[in-house]
Amino acid sequence: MRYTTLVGGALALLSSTPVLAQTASTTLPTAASTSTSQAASQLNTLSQYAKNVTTGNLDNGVTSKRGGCNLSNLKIRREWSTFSTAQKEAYINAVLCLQSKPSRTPSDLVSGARTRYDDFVATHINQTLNIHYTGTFLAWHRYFTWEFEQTLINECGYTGTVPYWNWPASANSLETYSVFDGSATSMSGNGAPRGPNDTDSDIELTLGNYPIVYLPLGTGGGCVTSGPFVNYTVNLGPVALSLPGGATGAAANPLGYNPRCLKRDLTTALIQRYANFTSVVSLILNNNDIADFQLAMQGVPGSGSIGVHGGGHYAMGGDPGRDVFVSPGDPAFWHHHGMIDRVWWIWQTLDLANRQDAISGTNTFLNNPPSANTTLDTVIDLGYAAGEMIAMRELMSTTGGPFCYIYL
Ligand SMILES: [Cu+2]
Repeated sequence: MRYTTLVGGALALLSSTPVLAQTASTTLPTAASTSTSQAASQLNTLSQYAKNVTTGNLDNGVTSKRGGCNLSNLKIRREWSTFSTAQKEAYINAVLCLQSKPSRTPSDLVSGARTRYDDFVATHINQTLNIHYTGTFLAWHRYFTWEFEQTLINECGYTGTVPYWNWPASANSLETYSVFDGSATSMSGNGAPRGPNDTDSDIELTLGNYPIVYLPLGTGGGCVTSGPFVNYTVNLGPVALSLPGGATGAAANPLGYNPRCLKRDLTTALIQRYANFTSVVSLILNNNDIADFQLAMQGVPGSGSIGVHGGGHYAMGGDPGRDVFVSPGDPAFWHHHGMIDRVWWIWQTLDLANRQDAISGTNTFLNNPPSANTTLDTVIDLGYAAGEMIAMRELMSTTGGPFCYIYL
């Protein structure tokens, strides 16, 4: 068993080896296996390696102590299915708490924001064209997810971490997977099934002049019918909601008050197609520079792929799951972006010297309109959601700047 060796390796790392040189004796995979079980094992190996390297560096003081991160205050973000019932309830209650507190966003800026939760959605809407297919994409969402976690802690008494959704682990059936099974310890489940008069034509994604990407519909489509978020209202948007049959939904005033139910259309086929174990391991192993890695993750335009990032979002389906601008309005957004951040962390850790601070791209969506290159000095500002303005350089390490966490 490979893991036995790994655990031994982890202990050895914790006790001695300076790890920036990454001399761990672990045999790392070099190509993604097409076998699901082997690719699953490869992903575990890679994640363990990232953990060993990160904790080893902390133990040896290689990592900057500026933020005060060390092995004793290091937080460990875990997969949702490993949360106990009490831990799941605590997280869900904290999110519900945020959805019950008043918004801080001034109404002349976003008139429809009603809750503290909406503040996060509003910030994402306002910045969407500067944080996707840009140089800021990964770091911005790392900071956004971390500030969301901080807000749960500081304003709602939460004591845990944000979870993540290991997409491939749900590839058999989203409907029975713990994040979406509709139970009291899920993020609510599927939407009500479509009726006989509803169109069942594909979703059509358009991007510039590239060929349309067609996505199948899932098994729901309507309002979620059970679970903790059955009475939650999505207040903002839609801005650019992909609808079955190729239409796009948009409110006359997307920043206005437009309360509606949370809709889902769980589409397991999209996890199978874009975020299976082999796709995740390939993403990590086949992309040596940040430009390729972040593009593959979001879907190379014209390739027909929407990447693991698009795969997770569109697999939730519904509204706001299929709206790039409003997607944090689905409370499972944070599970998804936890995993995005985990994959980036693993990828970075495989070659810290070249990848820790690697940035590529500009500050506008596919550089349209043309804008300045993103650099370590580029400042991120989450507006009224939370946090201070912060330079990209502070966001590149999960144990540097304000951060102090790893993933298991
Ligand atoms: Cu986003």
